[in-house]
Amino acid sequence: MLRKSTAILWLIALFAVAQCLEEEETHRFCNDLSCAPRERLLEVIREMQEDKMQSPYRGAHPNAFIEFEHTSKNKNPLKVSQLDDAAVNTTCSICNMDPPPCLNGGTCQADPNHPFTKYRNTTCGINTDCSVRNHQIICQCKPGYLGNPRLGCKAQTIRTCADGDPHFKSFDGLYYDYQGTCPFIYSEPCTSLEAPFNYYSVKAKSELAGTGAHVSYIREVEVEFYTLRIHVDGNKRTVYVNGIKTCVPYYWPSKSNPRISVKYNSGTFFIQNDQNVLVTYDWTGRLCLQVPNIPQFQGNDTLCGIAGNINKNKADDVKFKNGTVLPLANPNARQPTKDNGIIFNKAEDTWITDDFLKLRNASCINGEQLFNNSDCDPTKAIARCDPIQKAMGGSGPFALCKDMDNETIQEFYDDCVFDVCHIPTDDCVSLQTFVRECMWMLPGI
Ligand SMILES: [Ca+2]
Repeated sequence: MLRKSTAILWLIALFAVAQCLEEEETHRFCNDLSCAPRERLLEVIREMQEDKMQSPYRGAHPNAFIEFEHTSKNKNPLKVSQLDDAAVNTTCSICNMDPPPCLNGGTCQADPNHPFTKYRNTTCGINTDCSVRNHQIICQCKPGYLGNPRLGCKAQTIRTCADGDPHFKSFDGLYYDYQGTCPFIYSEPCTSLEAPFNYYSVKAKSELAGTGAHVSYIREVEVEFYTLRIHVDGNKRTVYVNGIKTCVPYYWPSKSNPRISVKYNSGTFFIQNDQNVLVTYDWTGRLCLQVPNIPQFQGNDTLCGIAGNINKNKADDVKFKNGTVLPLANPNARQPTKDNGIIFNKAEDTWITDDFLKLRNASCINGEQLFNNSDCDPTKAIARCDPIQKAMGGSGPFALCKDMDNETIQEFYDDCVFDVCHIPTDDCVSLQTFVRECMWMLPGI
């Protein structure tokens, strides 16, 4: 019997804790808003009206009936006259009645137990903007976030990356290689973005892997947010803001309220604006761009550049700058294929730009010139990249990365084989790139 009672108590306690946790999880981050749910407000008004209707002194001057006590469900006794006075004074809509009473001309004190004067600091979910209109609290997801604003909103993002020498994956999932060493537009709005989103631009420049090499690595990245151009030199791990060498972390316009932040951690630069557009770039040459995956960024002609648009169609991700789509015989195949190498590079070369900070020798070779269709013997490369493939089966040194999806692991394996085949000494870079992605996708391992 004792055990049964104890169990029931535990169940009750757990239920109570669960309710508290739910309440805590549900209500956050809306500070200093003196607003209560509409239902509670109506309940209070109804109680007040009922009490007044029941008063035998209804209709007389309120000051004459100071002793009549409010007998509603409210814990504190309220005097009808005081309620009347409170109603007259709009700055004192609900007052603390237990003591001191609230009298017109006196002091109106907020009652922490009363819904109309209690400052609830826990009303909207995380990542929301809170406001009050007509005594009702309004919760809205911040730009770039979706969800139930009462419960909390989550960032809806999509990412495109380039790594190795360089292997690209478009927003929509097209795999391709582009080796040109001239500065190119990686991604930017074709014209502008719908409000409230501002223009952004991400450009990059690769350098040859070595003298006579036919492959390259991304060595410089230039990001434009608002009026700033943040240029990262991957060779020297330095940052320039509007052409001036700058220390990081860097915040604009201020650290306390940044609209742009530039940070560096463990070999990776993080360049982010306040609209959830994030650029990461690390010393191995891996460049990623993450943007909100919401209608303002989606559409056939919304985003331009080598990273493609966002329309769930990988077949239209290779475009000439004039808007002409390069038809792809097999969009699931890695581009360029053996049949379209020249025209593919011609299309990507149209995104070359001169609008890029010139730090070193500005001479460059475009993708068409560098196009390399040479065959290499992949036998040794396959052996060196085997640890990545083993991760799919949960074995080998990267077994913990098994929970990455198989498509992603296969992508890194293919990249590794390609890279090591062309540059046999590149195996370490390929494996490190894979580990970084694994840590990104599976934080905490
Ligand atoms: Ca597309």
